[in-house]
Amino acid sequence: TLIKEKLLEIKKNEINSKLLNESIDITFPPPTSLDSKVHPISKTFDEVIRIFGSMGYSVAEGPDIETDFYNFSALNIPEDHPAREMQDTFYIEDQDEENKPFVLRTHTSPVQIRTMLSQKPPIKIIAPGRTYRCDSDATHSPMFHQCEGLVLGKNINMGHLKGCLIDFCRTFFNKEDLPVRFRPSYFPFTEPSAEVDIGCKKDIDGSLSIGSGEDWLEILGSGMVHPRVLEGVGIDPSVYQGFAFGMGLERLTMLKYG
Ligand code: 2U9
Repeated sequence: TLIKEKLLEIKKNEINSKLLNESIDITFPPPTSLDSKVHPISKTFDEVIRIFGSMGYSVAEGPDIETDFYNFSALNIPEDHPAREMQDTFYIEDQDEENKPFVLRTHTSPVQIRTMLSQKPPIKIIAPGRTYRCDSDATHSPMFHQCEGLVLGKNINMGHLKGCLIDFCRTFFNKEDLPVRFRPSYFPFTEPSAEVDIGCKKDIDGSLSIGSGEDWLEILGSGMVHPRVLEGVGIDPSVYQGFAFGMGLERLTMLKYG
């Protein structure tokens, strides 16, 4: 009993001395505003999700460590494709069920493959997340962020792709009349494919203003999902078609926040 009473007394004294000596001025402003603590890439991440969310897209996620099948084969990227080479891809010594080394995903496309295998069309998703490539110099980082998207349905066509991406660019850069150009391109997983450029002006001093001027700047890639990719996940391409797109969030962030 004596010990208990003594302990209680010590605790009481401790609290009383704290109350006497420590004080918090609750009217004092926080050291910095909360907003200044959000990383610019996180801001872009949230902004991109918000824009596509308002167009009815859901967010899909998948693992950063992928199998060869989900990252390459299912996307119509053959065994001898240069994207699989050691200098482009981080491999992990452990092997999957096909005795192939695991890879750090080089794009978020495996998320769309996983979604198509687990959900029936119609599908309307974006896949934002971290991606990895064995690249490191002034304009490349071994870890970067992408946001890809997939829309799959019975009558989806290139007009839907264009409308969606024009709307996205104009909303993201907050410019209603932003010029947007679709330029034919090639990706193994889409056919036809197009890169998307926005109008800008590049000055001799290196500065860039978005929206007006005679120059173009590539900001994303897109296309109609390749029939071979659909067949690979058991979806009949004569019934369902879709479009897909991909963008690098570091690039969007640098353009928007300088
Ligand atoms: C499936 C089918 C098609 C995703 C696409 C691009 C075009 C693209 C790049 C943008 C900049 C990658 O970060 S970046 O280097 N991406 O140009 N991505 S179409 O197409 C898919 C994805 C999944 C099943």
